[in-house]
Amino acid sequence: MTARTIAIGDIHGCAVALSALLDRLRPTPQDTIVLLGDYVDRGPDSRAVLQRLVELAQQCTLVPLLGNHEEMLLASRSDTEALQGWLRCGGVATLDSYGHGTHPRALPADHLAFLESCRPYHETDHHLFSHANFDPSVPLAEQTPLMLRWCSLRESTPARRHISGKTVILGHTPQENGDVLDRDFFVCIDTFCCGGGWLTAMDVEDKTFWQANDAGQFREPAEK
Ligand SMILES: [Mn+2]
Repeated sequence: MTARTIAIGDIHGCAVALSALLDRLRPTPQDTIVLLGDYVDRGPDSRAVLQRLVELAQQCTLVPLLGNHEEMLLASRSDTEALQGWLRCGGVATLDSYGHGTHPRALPADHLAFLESCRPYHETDHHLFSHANFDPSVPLAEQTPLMLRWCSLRESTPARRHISGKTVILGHTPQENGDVLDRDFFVCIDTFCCGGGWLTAMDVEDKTFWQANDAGQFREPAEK
């Protein structure tokens, strides 16, 4: 099998969907998997998601991006105000998955190390990867944290191709119909798994994708 580059959208605690997709993908050491961020919060089992991702890093080249939810979690370890803000944004579900009353500082060391290893963005020969959004006129390394992690496509939809000429792969803005949003020069693969939609994995070279939900069911992609 040739080396693949596969992007995975917002997991948000949906460990069953993640496990189903990875069983189907069967990643090899030749593969690169780019995780688009938002592994935790909202869904039922963030602990199991992080455990599976720690294991996945041993099975392929794993490139985890930092989502706004990971940013909130990491900040909440040392800042009470940040903790209160994160708890209002779905952090309660994450802490409960470790046992009610767990403090974010008390998460297992390998889970925290994984979260600290997350990158702001990723770039390959033909693709750019950002959690949330991009300014088409600015190199990826100069995008603001707000653009990379917070700005919804509903607030700001890029109107043209990024100056690099590369296609941008995004998550963060849930597509509530469960369908991948393919605008050619950008693709959003947050297909709302934690809200009853699908978790999407996409081979970025040919835009082949796979979808599983948190009941472990698969959906065949619609004809392109
Ligand atoms: Mn997000």
